[in-house]
Amino acid sequence: MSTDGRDAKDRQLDQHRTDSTEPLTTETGVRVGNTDNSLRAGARGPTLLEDFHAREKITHFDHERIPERVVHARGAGAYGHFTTYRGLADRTTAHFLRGPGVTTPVFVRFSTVAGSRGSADTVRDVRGFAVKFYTEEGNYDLVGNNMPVFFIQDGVKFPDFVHAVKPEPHNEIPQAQSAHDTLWDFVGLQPETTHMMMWLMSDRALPRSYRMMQGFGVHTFRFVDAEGRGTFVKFHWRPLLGTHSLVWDETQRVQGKDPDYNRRDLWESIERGQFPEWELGVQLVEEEDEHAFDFDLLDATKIIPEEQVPVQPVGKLVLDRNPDNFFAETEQVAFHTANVVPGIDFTNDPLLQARNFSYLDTQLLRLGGSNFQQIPVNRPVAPVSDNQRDGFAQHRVHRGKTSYFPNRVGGGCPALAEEGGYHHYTEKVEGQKIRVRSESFADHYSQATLFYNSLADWEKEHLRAAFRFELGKCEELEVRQRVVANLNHVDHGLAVNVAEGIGVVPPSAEDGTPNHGRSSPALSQANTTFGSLVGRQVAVLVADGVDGQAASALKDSLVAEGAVVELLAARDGAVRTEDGGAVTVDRAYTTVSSVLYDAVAVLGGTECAVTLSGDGTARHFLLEAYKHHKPLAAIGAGGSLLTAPPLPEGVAGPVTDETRSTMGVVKSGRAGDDLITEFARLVGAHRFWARPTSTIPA
Ligand code: HDE
Repeated sequence: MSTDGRDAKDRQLDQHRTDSTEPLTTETGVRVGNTDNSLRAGARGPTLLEDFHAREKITHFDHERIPERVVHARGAGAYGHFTTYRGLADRTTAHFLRGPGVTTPVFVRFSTVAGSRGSADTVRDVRGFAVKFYTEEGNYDLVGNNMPVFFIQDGVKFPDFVHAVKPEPHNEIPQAQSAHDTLWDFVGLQPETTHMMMWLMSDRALPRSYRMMQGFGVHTFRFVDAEGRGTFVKFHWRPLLGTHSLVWDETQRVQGKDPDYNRRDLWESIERGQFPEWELGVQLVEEEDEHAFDFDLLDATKIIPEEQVPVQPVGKLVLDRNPDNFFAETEQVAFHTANVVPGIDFTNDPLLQARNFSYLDTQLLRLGGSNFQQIPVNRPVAPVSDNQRDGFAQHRVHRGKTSYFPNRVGGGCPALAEEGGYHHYTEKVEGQKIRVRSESFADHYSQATLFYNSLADWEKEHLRAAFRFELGKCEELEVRQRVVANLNHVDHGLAVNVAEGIGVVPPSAEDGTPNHGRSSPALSQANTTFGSLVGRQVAVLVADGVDGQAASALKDSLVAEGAVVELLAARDGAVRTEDGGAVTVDRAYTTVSSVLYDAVAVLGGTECAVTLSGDGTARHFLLEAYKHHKPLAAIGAGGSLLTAPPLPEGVAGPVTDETRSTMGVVKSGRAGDDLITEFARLVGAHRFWARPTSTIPA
């Protein structure tokens, strides 16, 4: 960081930033005084070819689009920095991990996988979590996902998998959905997908926010120390706000109400100064323990349970700056698993090996040639001095005669690095040239069972419902049946439950594998971090005659804890308070929806409550929030909205300590400190799964 608080990457980008402050010009800098009419022969005559401005303008426009990413096409990104808490110099020579307090600029791009660039954010999908560290030794890319395992074990299967999950080729239906025949056909026939499908059917696939999502490097990588000794390493990103998800019904509605839901949340949090934060953790395994596990460390369909190898915190990632231009930065950022720095190396994971080929290859097509590393967002802050020359859109003006090594004519420049050069880990490798999968990759079910066993009851219920939904969308019964047969090796009860929901024959226990009963508590979202209100969106429903003091007290208190509180009424402007004043309305509730908020409060004032009770939109708002297990508060006469059917008795009755924590509803005659503290606690608890919702028609 420099004294102005700006990092090296931010300052480097200054050379490329442009503001349109000068008068309009052509691409060649010739001033343009008229851009509305083409040059023509007579006011009603044909357009002339010599109109270079019109030709340039239209031609450039015609060429504005580039191929979208073949996977992870939809994404959102931000800049920030990573600061180490502790040094890892005993394990790796990587400078950015060498000691405590080392700060490195980063760019991070989050993404969905299957949908195209214009698809919605809240689809059931894996999320990409790609981090580019602009280290002083060159760029290091940690290109991970929000789930710790992957669908396949060998990269050669990736085109098959992606063809199966993408929209079906004959009619390009469905967009950004996994619930269709071709994906599940592949899944049923390829049991190695089972563990990852459990994650995909869990709430992990429905993140509330990128700020509330874990990240994983997935593969086992390798640290290399100054003596050349290796240590296996798995990378974890832990969000400081906890890992929280939406509910499935809600995600589907958000797709229509705000397709940019996750992207907007990231952008707005940064603009508000509520910078998203994650902790980087590592699981370290000594080289000699390579075979100490009942799975293969090289198999990307496996985790190392945290209870077996603890995750050690290393440093903190903070995203604090939005890009200036989506295309220039977020679209053109080019990640590559082989962008490593000295001290970080690969393993023989066959998925990783294929990725090391694919990412460079794909950028060549997507970004139009070999000079994409010169695009501002991709440029390292470390000096670049190479013998690469020419190519489309070469931006460097290389001076001198030589571009080869060794040379004398150019003074021997660039010379070989005497220190700091990248050394590949020295590993003894020998074997027959064979096209086989290692036997040690053969167990596809134990960890799927481990994951299932680790979930809380409500998480299991969501997962079963997801399997029923997805398979229920498959037209071919044979596809459904085959997946159920695989699930029978995960957990017999799960397989039977899913079979019963989708009209196929429940498998017999003898055809399956008995559940081993082991679990890993770290895998459950029930055990994540709770309590923060930072960036939580709270809707407060108001109408004329509202208790103005309650409105201000509630808003001020929750905002002080970091929540974003909006007063919503039937129309924009202001509403009259019961004592004759006025409070400003933030939005008309007709322009939003309860699915865009984390919690809802209804205010009293008798007139206000009567008006809201008679308004179908307001009542639906509340019922829907109830249905989605969100914290609710009612103050004064507003309580009448919570006592009306179809809400069940438990909500309507007095709130006891017990119902309060299980139902997530708080009701009080006035907006006193108790109510506000209690509501804040509920908002920090995220959702209330014990609440019965099946009878609510919302
Ligand atoms: Fe990717 N992946 N991937 N992937 N992946 C791409 O690269 C690929 C895999 C991941 O925000 C592509 O620049 C293969 C695992 C992220 O720009 C492409 C295989 C993990 C992103 C590609 C995998 C990922 C990508 C498409 C199997 C998690 C978005 C555009 C061997 C650890 C990066 C691009 C961004 C993007 C190939 C498997 C994560 C085609 C061949 C496992 C986060 O190169």
